[in-house]
Amino acid sequence: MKTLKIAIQKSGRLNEKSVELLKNCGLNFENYKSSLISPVSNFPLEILFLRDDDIPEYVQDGIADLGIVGENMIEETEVEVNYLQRLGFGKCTLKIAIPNNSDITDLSGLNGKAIATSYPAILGKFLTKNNIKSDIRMISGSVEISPGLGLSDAIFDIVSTGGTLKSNGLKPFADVMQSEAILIGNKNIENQDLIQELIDRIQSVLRAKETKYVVLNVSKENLQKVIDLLPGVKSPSVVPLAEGGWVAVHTVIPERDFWGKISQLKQAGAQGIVVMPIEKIIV
Ligand code: PRT
Ligand code: ZN
Repeated sequence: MKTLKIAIQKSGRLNEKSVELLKNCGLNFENYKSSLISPVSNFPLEILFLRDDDIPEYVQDGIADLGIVGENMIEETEVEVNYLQRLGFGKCTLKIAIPNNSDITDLSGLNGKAIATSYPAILGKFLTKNNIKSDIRMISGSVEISPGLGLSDAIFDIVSTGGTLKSNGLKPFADVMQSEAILIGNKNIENQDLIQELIDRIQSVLRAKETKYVVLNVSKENLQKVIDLLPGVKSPSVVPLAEGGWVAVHTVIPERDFWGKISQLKQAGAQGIVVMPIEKIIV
């Protein structure tokens, strides 16, 4: 069987989460900082550790079959690859930002102005779509200092907390693109079964992350009220307790409405609520 290759970031913001995801998929490999390739001992897969800039093209050209990279890099490099799975980490927004004291008030105010960025293709598409002609200045790092140095009137960069903008006297002006890490695949990939197996494993890890396993006790007369509040994977398991008239309910609750749901369950008569993390959900 042909060994698949997956490219992930060697070091940087996506490295740790990419390694963690693959390990949670049950893949055994060494994560030496010095090596470029690491074989997986229990799955026909090799992991290539690369700069994120190189990942989209390596996958497009088939040097790697799969890759984990920010959507922003795929958009910027304009490669032809398959989007296989959004991964829920590395979330950020690409924004145009202007100095706090700028007199630019609306998008058309960017006409004729200089915008510094490391993402000229994404910015260029956005400006064209909005009929704006600006002078795009390509800078490969520390874009946020360019207005202060008099090199540009605005910047276009990745923002997550907004702290970098703030500490450089800049304010967000327009959101252009949301991004998160994504699993991409080569367009002519042959080994479909193996790739599907990997995607299934990734999805089971992602599903588990979004949910908590909950066990609670409730009296039989309140049981239906509690069940009505529970979405569950299918239906909750109900187990009799030694104390007559009481049962334990086992179920799964989505992380996003977790606290709201717990307080509703308490009001409905649930007691002794135990919440546990889930490792994987295989459907
Ligand atoms: O060495 P290599 O080339 O592989 O890495 P890199 O330095 O080019 O990229 P890296 O590790 O910084 O980012 C990898 C990917 O993480 C990006 O392509 C995005 O998809 C994603 N990501 C998520 C981010 C951020 N959040 C982020 N905050 N990438 C960069 N930043 C930077 C941003 O450029 C700015 O300088 O963080 C600063 C802003 O952060 P806040 O929190 O102050 O707003
Ligand atoms: Zn990079």
